[in-house]
Amino acid sequence: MSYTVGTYLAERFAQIGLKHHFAVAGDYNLVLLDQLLKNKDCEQVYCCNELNCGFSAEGYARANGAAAAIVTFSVGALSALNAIGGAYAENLPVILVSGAPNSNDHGSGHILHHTIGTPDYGYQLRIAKELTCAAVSITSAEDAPEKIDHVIRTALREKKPAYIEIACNVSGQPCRAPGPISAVVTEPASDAATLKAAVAAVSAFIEGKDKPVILIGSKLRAAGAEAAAVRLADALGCSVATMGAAKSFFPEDHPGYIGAFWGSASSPKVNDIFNWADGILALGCIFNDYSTEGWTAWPKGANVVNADKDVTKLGDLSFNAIHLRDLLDGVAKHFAGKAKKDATMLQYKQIGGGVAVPAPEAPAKEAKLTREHIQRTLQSIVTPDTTIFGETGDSWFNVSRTKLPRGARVEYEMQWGHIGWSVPAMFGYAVGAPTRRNILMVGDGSFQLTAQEVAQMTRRKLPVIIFLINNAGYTIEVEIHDGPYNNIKNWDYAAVVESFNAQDGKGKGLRATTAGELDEAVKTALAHKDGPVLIECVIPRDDCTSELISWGRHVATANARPPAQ
Ligand code: TPU
Ligand code: MG
Repeated sequence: MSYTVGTYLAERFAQIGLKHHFAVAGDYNLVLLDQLLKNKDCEQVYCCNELNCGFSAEGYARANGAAAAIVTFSVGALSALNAIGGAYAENLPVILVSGAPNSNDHGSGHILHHTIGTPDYGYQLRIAKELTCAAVSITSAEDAPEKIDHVIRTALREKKPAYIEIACNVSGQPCRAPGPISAVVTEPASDAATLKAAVAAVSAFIEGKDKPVILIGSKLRAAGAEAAAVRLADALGCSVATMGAAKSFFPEDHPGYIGAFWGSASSPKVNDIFNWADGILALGCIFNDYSTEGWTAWPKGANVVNADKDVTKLGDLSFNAIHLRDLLDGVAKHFAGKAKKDATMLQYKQIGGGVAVPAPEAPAKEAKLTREHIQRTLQSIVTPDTTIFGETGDSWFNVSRTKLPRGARVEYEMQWGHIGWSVPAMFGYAVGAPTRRNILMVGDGSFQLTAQEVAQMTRRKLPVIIFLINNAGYTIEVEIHDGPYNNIKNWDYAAVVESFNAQDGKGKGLRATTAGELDEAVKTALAHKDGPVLIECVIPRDDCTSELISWGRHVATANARPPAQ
């Protein structure tokens, strides 16, 4: 046999379009890593730790559609599983592969290193089952092909993470050859009868409304329905808003786009239009406490169609086994050539929506740096090929305010909300999409969790621009609930990044305390092509967006609800 379990896995990775996989070495996965290295179509990329490795893969999946992370047993995998929980929450197919104890040790009563010290090594698989859509343990080459194919197929279909553990003595064992990849990647079509019924029901719903609107949610990409949503918006001519987490999932230069719907953090006039509308088509939306601003902005009831990746609900009807994109195309076809359902768009214009508010004048060069000037600067460098990662904190709202030209993308992790996610995720994304203008906006508190992954951007010479907002603490937490725990130890962030250079790195760390210093730093960053540039932007602790203040108050109120009687 010319394949091994490891080279079989590598070939499947390459066949599903992974040009890279992320790894941290450990003795349970070394032979597996050797096997993966044999495949020249899927490069091995290293991370500083397994949490970051998981998040790097998560970010890569955002750029590339899927990803893989390879770690060692328990000490590695349990850290990576946090990021896998994140991939589940964020609907990203990340395959976590863990090296595992020798197959002869399973059931032997032996105590092994890197375990909790009992002879049952099954706990990691049991944990992984809770956090993935498919999880398998491979202890023999005999059934490795079907187990590997099952895991990858399920992850790609469900857009969820999956898990494979491979006994360390099995990854190099001879294995049968992979069959055609279509067996793994072909999705079943929508059920025709259900699709027809769903299209009819949703079309009738819209026919019955005078003032419908479309709300775009963050699962639209996982559903593969972004282009279909544009076609539906074109057919209806109504207003379209994006939820907080779904920024850039609908083109902002589309004539129907009115901005973000996010309670008091909504774009101007959007709440007015949503209050006025008589029907909401919610496409791939996640309504949680954050996105509904503490349950105060939660569209629900008879006037809402909830159309998700493969389930659509309206009134007392529920349809499943249909792809959202097929539903949207069916409804768009129904309305093609009919009178536009554009009342919400006319009203939006009537009440002054879309009228550009003149930007405040740029400050003098020597003026102390403000959040507002950071915002202006970010806006000035966003191009159609830009991707911005917005970390948890006021970065969410700063990025949310940024106007995007067609093609520009924003990546958020609002369902999982792990501070520090953005640094490794931006690294993984930049590995997958190195020619885009990759910009990261991250707070000082978040950066301290995962800062070391900037070293991997330096190692791979990725020209990521990092705006590090040093506001001396956890301002988002200050706005939700303040206390001494929201103060953090200050770092010399610019020096931290320079220290990663050691002998050969080309990363740059700059510090801006005035408007002029930020302008200069950004010029340097744009010209720097062989490594990341971190610009430490020093602003006062309370210099935050008004959205953060009002959103924080609503979330705090929801958190503080007393137990029900
Ligand atoms: O803009 P700003 O100052 O709010 O951002 P920064 O400095 O990054 O602070 C973020 C503060 C924060 C915390 C501590 N936001 N959420 N949390 C709670 C939290 C704790 N641990 C993890 C892993 N994730 C969290 N979201
Ligand atoms: Mg901060």
